[in-house]
Amino acid sequence: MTCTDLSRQINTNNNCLCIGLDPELGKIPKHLLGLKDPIFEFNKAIIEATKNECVAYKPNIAFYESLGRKGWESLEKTMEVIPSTHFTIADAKRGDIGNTSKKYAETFFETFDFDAVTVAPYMGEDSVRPFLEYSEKVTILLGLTSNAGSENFQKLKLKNGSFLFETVLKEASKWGSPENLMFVVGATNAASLTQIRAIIPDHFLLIPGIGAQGGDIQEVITKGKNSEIGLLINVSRSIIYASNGEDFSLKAQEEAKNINAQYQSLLG
Ligand code: NUP
Repeated sequence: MTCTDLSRQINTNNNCLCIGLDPELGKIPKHLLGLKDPIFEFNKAIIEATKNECVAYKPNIAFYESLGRKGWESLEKTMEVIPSTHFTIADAKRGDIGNTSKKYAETFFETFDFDAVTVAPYMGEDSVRPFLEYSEKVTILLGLTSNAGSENFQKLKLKNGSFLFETVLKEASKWGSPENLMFVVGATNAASLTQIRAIIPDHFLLIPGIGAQGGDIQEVITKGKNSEIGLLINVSRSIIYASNGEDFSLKAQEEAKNINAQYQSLLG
């Protein structure tokens, strides 16, 4: 699925929600822990309950690889139960010298068949190129992240007067097209979305940081949307952990509906 397909899904369904599948054994409902693969069962129930409330799912790879072989198996099985109508993102934040990046790209685009993978831009164009070589896939570069540490380097002022992240967006946007390249912008940095849209008016933005991190959905939408919407808003913990009881999937569905209602009322 490319950005055009994703855009069609967003506009047809009037919904730009991406649900983050970041399961932790210590946080999922206790009644699942006796099952053979609790992480998979948790994800499966969340996906079944929320598939009509979102257009994408984003497993963060840390929550799977930290469990070793079993985690990779849970991820593989999770991919099998995500409907083909939904955009899938491996949040892996990879990037390395060319031949190594090629293997990362193979991992997420071929072995796992994700539609998109998050990539760190720090090592430069040749480290990103192997991901962009997949014409039917999408590379999502970190632009301005949601964490406090985004101040450390991303907001360094360069001699030309711009912030480092602005130069990253400007230069990196030339490496691909709005069809195969997206950028991450944290909702907690929504105040910067107007200047970001001035640099990259047409690229899709993946926006994490709503919910548990306190980002403001209204500011994200008013400052971040373009004529095609161009936004994929990710919410992980505040949906998947809306309850840790037997009603967890129902509560997750309610929370997703609640975010969609806000999105729809903001779009008018
Ligand atoms: O800047 C970023 N901030 C961020 O939170 C880039 C990310 N990829 N993420 C990821 O989005 C984070 O690792 C987690 O998987 C998700 C946000 O989760 P939550 O705060 O909604 O629970």
